[in-house]
Amino acid sequence: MRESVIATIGLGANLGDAPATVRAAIAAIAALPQTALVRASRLYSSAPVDSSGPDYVNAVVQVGTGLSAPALLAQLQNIETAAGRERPYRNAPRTLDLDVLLYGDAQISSPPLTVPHPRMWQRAFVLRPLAEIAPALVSPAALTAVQDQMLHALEN
Ligand code: A4P
Ligand code: MG
Repeated sequence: MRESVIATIGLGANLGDAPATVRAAIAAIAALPQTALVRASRLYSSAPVDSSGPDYVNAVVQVGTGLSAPALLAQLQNIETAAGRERPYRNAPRTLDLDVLLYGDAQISSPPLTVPHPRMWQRAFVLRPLAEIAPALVSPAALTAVQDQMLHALEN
């Protein structure tokens, strides 16, 4: 088994029972091969950003994984598909979206995968849950830059 890397994954859902879908997805991620859940944020509710439909439920988790980044992405896409994800058009409302935000300190730029996720620094629904579980990764300035985006935690 390759050495374990800390991967950071963003979860989003805005169709169906979104809180239940996100909780089930966290359990499915924790059960992936060669993978252990390290930390999970609370669930947050957020207004759609460059998207439409109901408010989103978002969360961020960190795992230790022996999977390569492309193998992790493929496993996350399986979980999306199992949750009934359809892709009628870009940024369409979705039952479940799983994005690889960070993979250790790797910089990856390939057709299936760009890491760090190129839009993560513009999004409160990524940065605030990430700051909750890994405050060293998110500067105060980064949080200030997204402070106008509507977001609140669904649980204490
Ligand atoms: N891909 C490339 N890099 C990555 C990565 N780091 N992680 C490729 C995951 N996938 C990555 O993704 C399209 C392709 O991106 C994949 O085939 C993969 O090879 P997708 O999930 O099929 O399509 P998408 O969700 O429409 O695109 P993406 O890039 O996930 O969208 P965004 O930019 O992440 O935006 N508003 C709120 N409040 N909350 C949300 O969660 N999410 C989006 C999605 C928009 N607005 C939102 C939210
Ligand atoms: Mg996605």
